[in-house]
Order: sequence, then structure tokens, then C-alpha cells
Amino acid sequence: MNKPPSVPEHFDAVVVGAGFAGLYMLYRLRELGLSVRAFDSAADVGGTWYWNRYPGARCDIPTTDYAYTFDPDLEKEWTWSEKYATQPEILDYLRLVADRHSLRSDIEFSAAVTSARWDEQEERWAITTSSGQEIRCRYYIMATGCLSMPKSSEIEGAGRFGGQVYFTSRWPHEGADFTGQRVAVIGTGSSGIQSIPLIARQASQLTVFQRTANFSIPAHNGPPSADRLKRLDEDRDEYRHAARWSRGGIPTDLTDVFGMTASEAVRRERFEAAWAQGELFGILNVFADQGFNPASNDIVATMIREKIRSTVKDPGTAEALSPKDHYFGTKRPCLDSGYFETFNLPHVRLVDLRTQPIVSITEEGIETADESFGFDAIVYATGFDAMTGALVAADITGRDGWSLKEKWAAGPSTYLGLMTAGFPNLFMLTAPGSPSVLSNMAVSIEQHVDWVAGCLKDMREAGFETIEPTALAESGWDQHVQDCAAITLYPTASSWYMGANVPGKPRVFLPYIGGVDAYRKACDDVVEQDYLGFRMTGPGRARCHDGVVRRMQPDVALVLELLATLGLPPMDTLSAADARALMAATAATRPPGPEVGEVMDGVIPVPAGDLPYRLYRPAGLPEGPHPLVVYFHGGGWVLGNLDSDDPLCRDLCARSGAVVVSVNYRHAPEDRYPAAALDAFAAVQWVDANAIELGGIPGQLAVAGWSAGANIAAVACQLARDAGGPHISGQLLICPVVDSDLTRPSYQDNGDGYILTTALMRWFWDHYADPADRGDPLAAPLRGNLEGLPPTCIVTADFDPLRDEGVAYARALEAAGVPARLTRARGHIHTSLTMVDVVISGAPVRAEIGEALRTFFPNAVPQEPVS
Ligand code: NA7
Repeated sequence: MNKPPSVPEHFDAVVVGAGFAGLYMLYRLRELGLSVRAFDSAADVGGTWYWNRYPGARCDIPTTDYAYTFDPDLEKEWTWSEKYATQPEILDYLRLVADRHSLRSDIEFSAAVTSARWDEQEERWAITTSSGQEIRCRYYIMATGCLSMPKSSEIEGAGRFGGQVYFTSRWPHEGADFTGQRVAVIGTGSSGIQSIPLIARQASQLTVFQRTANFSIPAHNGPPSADRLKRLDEDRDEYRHAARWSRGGIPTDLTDVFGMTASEAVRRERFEAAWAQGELFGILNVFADQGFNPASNDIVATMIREKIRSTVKDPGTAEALSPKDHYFGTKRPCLDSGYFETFNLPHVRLVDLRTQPIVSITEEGIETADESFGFDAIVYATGFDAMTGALVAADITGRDGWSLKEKWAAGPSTYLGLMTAGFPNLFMLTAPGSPSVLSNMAVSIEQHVDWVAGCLKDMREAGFETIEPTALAESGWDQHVQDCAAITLYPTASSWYMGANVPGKPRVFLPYIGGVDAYRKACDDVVEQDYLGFRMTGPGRARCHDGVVRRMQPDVALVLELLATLGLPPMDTLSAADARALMAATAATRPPGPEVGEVMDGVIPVPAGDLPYRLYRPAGLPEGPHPLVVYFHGGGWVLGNLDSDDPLCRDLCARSGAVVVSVNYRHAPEDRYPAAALDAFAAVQWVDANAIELGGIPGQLAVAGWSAGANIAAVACQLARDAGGPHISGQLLICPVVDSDLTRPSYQDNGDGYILTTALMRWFWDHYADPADRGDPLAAPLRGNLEGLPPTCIVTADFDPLRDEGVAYARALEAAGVPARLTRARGHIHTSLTMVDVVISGAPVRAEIGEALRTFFPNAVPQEPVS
């Protein structure tokens, strides 16, 4: 008998998930007057806190902060009993929220959405559920959580075991009694580390199978933090505001103490304070540089390992429990209550799977490479297919029959971690590309839900019904997410942040690490710029302000923010002497740059007098000789000296394996045009003539320079060609001044606010050359004859007023038959590449520069470049 066709039900919105995110989304959508139906496969609200009922399950964010803030009365009514609440208490809290706002009436429990398909004609989502319902809705909102899809067990023979099997992520509601049992726990992430001490209290024998030793610090659980409660009581609004605009979603005073420069006493004091505090964001904030500087990170990691060794009595077990294969924080650290102490109990044993891997689960227990174990129960604490698992499993099909699973096959792609192109009106709360798991989820969820609700309201008011990100905006955000991760140590770990815990999952850094504050600002900026990067359509109307919300490298943006707070006077308002003093003062506080083999100062006798030089010889390389690079510092012909570009010269030397001779030339206004250019040529002649004495290889000589230094380097090359020598193997021009035209588009785009401004460039020119001379090839090499010049590498920065003249020089060289390589410093400013070890994202560009320098000297013995 044919089933009667079901009549679809219509809703404005469907929400999947009734955890923290789903409940608040439902609340906000109803507040907007929309008809909503929510689904959850669980029998009640709670999401993660419904399922993860294993013994010892707690939040790892202080409860003072792990709570909704949208309901002031709820805040007054509810009091957390502990610093880190247990799963039952958090579940009670979420139940109370559902009751207070009568949310359950719009939630269908024990029901799953089985598929969702975008109907192009109707511009609605067509949804089917596990109970066979057909639903049409305009907005489809996935509130499925980041850690909700348990990782399937890839361990051989997993189905064979004859005893009791438990998964921490799907713990039985009636609980488990391990009294007198031989129990195995596989996995030492948060779930394992929280449950192991409690399982050990019951079990007669407990064997912990550890694949990766994990960093864990004591939670020091007890009453909620008195300090945080005090701050909340004093000014709740201010506290919540501080949380929303903090890095991690919890008010935290970010330290400016760098691990590498702190004294031993300060290091110890800061570490012990964080250890005693027992908060994740505290131990991640011992030093400002621990997230990106390996040596600084190691200081914290070493101190944690010391704590483990002093707690665990058996030295072999202590060693195996001490994490060594990843930087601290790059896998989520755990908060524990007596985890390491548990291994001192006589009936608890650690099996290190690195030395004896599991071969198979057997009917009786577990077989490793060395031993067979018999168990009554096995507990899998093996984690989740994090962040993407629940989304790609949800059978979502967008435009043109393209599924989310297909689109994300090589890794997720989102705009703001909220939406993805090709899937109109599909909102994903705390998806990849949002701060989510790196932040206090409660704060991030409220921000996401509020943003989505605000967006739907704005759309309705403007008469739009459909919204979708553009491909440009999305790829820009994906790039920004990866850029933010790339300057940290996080991508180096095989973590679930990287998708590395699931076999075959693409390795992409999933969450946004730029911070809750930076993320919120980006979302707000998108709205302020008429929903930048979104296409909205409605009856008879469409709107799209396409663009990329964050194009600048994140560390460059931080440097600019920091500079803005210093309130320094613009250079172009100062005298040359004051500008020089200011530059010297800022240079004094920066990192020194890499070690090189030898640094020595000397002078070059030229017709105009002696020019000081500093020579950098590569470290750890054979005695030489090496190719030579004559380098000219930047500073608009007015500023700079041998010290100003010292870190960059060290870096160039270390990366290229060449001897770098940095030459100080005469400066304006004391010595105006063409003094600097003539000095440059004279210096190149002298270095060439003295190549052997300097440890160079005769005939293997390149010139290089940054900014105005690149200007005189380019001029020196033209002069050498005209003079018939010396032979120059190549020229490296980093963000060069090659013309005096200040009207190119890059001046319009970048002439205001990125350190080198149009006004400053004008100030430089005024100091250096008379207007009548500025078109002369000795001042503006772009206007000279470019034929017969050496192979060239030009580096341009996106946010540099000089960008377009650099590009023009490369094109003109190519047109003149000169091999020209253009390297783009994406997202950088004029000064980025000189900020060695400050602007971390400049390092890959300098690696390219080092490589370009090497190609100038094909006959030199190849040396290992620094990484
Ligand atoms: P995690 O943190 O992913 O931990 C899972 C643990 O299980 C981890 O130690 C894994 O080792 C281990 N594991 C995973 N697969 C295997 C196999 N096949 N064999 C042996 N060991 C394995 O998940 P949790 O549930 O503990 O915590 C998730 C988050 O919830 C947590 O970070 C908090 O945010 C709350 P690995 O490290 O991958 O080598």
C-alpha cells in the first residue's frame, strides 16, 4: 500500500541541537517573532552535557564565566556550587533555562534531522527527520556543538570484546559500577584524565592505555573563585563586557612578560601563581610569547614536567606521563583532580602505547605488542571528530546538489565560522573558523547567536530573505584563520584542533585563534560595512558589498595597534635629528635577530670619506669563501645606520649563506642627492675589489637593500652596468623606492596609517632631492635604462605605498629582458620584513628572499638554509 504523501510543515527556522547554543538560538528566534522548531536526538536538553555523563565530567572554564548572560534574572537566581561544576549541575542549569523560557514546547527530543536540501525554487530548506517528518524552513541553524560526534573506534577488533564497553561520550544514564572489576581506559584527553581518578576508586585493577602524554594542571576545585565573584558583584556588566572583549572569553590580564627575557625568579613566580590558580587561561598566559616562541613554551612545559615527576613516585611511569611530543597548549591542556597521583596507587598501571602499541582488542581484553591483558570493562575516552564531524555527517545539500561533505572534503571553509558559500541561509554556530573551542564557549555562543539574530532582524527590516557569503569573502576569512594559526605553535601538534586525531581527516587548523575580541570586532565590522562579503536577496532586491574583512597579517595588525597606543608623533613632523633619535629608541627594544658566525665592523674608504660597514659571516658553515651581498639600509636617505637594519642583515646572512656587508652611506639633509647613490656605487666597487679579504668569492656579488636602501642598490646596479663593472650577480630590492611619483593607487590605498605614509615619503624626498632632480634615474631608477641589469628579486608589501612602483619596476625589467622575480609579502606593510622575530608572519617571506639570494649564486656550494 502506498504511503500518503506527507504534507510538509512550514517554519521560519529549524534549529538542530538543544545544548548551550541551540537553547539560546531558539530563545532569540522566538523573540524575533519567528516560528521555530528545534530537534535533538537526545531525550532532553543539554547537548554535550546530556551525553558526557562519565564520572568526573566537569567544565574546564570557571563557572562564574561558563554561563549565559542574556537573562539578568537567571544570573541572580542561579548560584554555582563549585569553581568547576559537575556535569549534573550544568545539566540542571540548562534544564532551568529551558523551563524559565518554556523552550521545550518548540523542541522535538529523540528526533534527528536526517537530511536538509536547499530548494532553489522555493528558496527554502527542505528537511526530513528521523520520524519521517517533512519540513520547509527559510533558515536552517546547526547548533550541533564542536565535540558532539564521537570518533569511531579505529582500533582493531573493537567489536570483539566480551565484557562491558563504555564510551565517555555516551555514558549510560544509570551509571556504571566498576567495583571489583579489572578496567581498561583508552585515552588520556580531558575525558580520560577526569574519569581515571574516579574509576580507580572502584576498580580492583585499572590499566590506562596512553597514546600521547598530556599536559594537565590541578583544577584546585572548590568554591567558585572568590576573586571572580568579587569582581562580578562589584560590577557585573563591566565584568561581562570585559569577558566579551577578552582574548579567550574570560576577563584575563594578558601578561607582557616574555619568557625569554624574564629572570629565573620571575619565571618561577609566574608559573607557580598560574599553577596555584588552576585556570586554563592562566597557565596559557604565564608568558606573552609562550604560544609562538618554542624556547619560551619550553620553560612552562619543563616546569609542568617537573611537577609530574615530583608527584608520580615511579620514575618510569613519571617519564611516560611527561608530555614531550608537542608544545604546551597546542593540544588542549587538561584540568585534573588527582590524575597524576592516581598512578601512585598499587592497582593502577600505565601502558605507554608509544612503546607497546595495541595490536587488537580481544574477547577477553586487549593485546599489545608485548602483553595480553584481561579486562571486565573497557572505557573508550578516545575523543571526537571535532568541529566538522557533526556538520558533515548531517547530510546537508546546498546549491546545485553540492553537499557540505563534498565541499569540505579537503577541509572546512567558512565565512566567520558562521556560514559557507553555496549554502544559503545555513547558519552554523561555533563552526570552524570561529574561536569556539579555543574560547569560553558560553561567551562565544552568545556572540554567535546574537550576531545571527541581529542579521535576521536586519535582513527582515531591509526586505531580504536570503543570505549567503561570497567566495571572495570566504576564501579571505579562511586565509585569515590560517594566517592567525601560522604565527603560533599550534599547527605543529597532532591535535584535534588540526583534525589529526581522526584517520584520513584533512589537516587544517580548525578554530580561529585570533581571539574572541578580534573575532567579535571582525563580525561587527562586517555588519557595519553593510554585511561585507555577504550577498542578500529578497523580493525584487539584492545587495552585495563584496570584500575581505581581514587582509592584514594578524601580527602586523597587532604591531600597528600597539604603536597607536604609544601615541608617538608622526616622523614627518619631527626634525631629522629627532626622527633619528626616535628610530634609535624604538630599535633598542627589539629582538636581536638570529645568531651568525661573525659580526665585524670596518670602514670603506671612498672619495667622499670613510663609510662604516658591518660584515656578517654565516654561522656553522665551512670557513668559506662565501658569496657576497652588499646591503643598504632603509630610512628614506635620512634615517638609519648599521644598527637599524641589524636584525634583518643577520637574517639575510643566516638564510642565504652569504657574507652580508651592510654599508652606511651619507645621509640627507646633510648630504643630499646624489651622495647616497654615489656612495652605494663606490661601496660596491670596494667590496668587489676586496672580495677575497672579506672572505667572499670573487665575481659572486649581489646588492640588496630595503626601501631607500633598495633605491640606491638599484641605482648602483645601473651605474655598474654603465661603468662596465663590477659584475653584479643579482639585486634584491625589498619594498624599494624606485620612483618619485606619489600618486600611484598604492599611495591612495596605503598612504595613511601603515607607518610609511605619503606625508613621510614626501618628507624623505624633500630632505633628499630637489624636485628637479627627482625624475633623474639616479633618484628614480624606474626611469632609467633597464637593459643589461642583473637578475632581480623585488619584494612588495600589500599595505605599502611603494607597492605599485615595485611592481612597475619588475614589469619594466622584464620588458627590458631582465629576469625579474616578484615576491609579494601578503598582508604586510612597508616595515614588516625588517621586524625580525616581532612580525613572525614575515619569516616565510624572508625565507623566499633567502632562497632568491641563493639563486643569484648558482655556483656557490649549497648550504643548509635556516628554517
Ligand atoms: P581528546 O582530548 O581528543 O582525547 C582523546 C584521547 O584518546 C587522547 O589521549 C587520544 O590520544 C586518545 N586516542 C584517540 N584514539 C586513540 C586510539 N585509537 N588509540 C589509543 N588512544 C587513542 O578527547 P576528550 O573526550 O578527552 O576531550 C575532548 C574535549 O572535551 C577536551 O579537550 C575538552 O575541551 C572537553 P592522542 O592524543 O590522539 O594521541
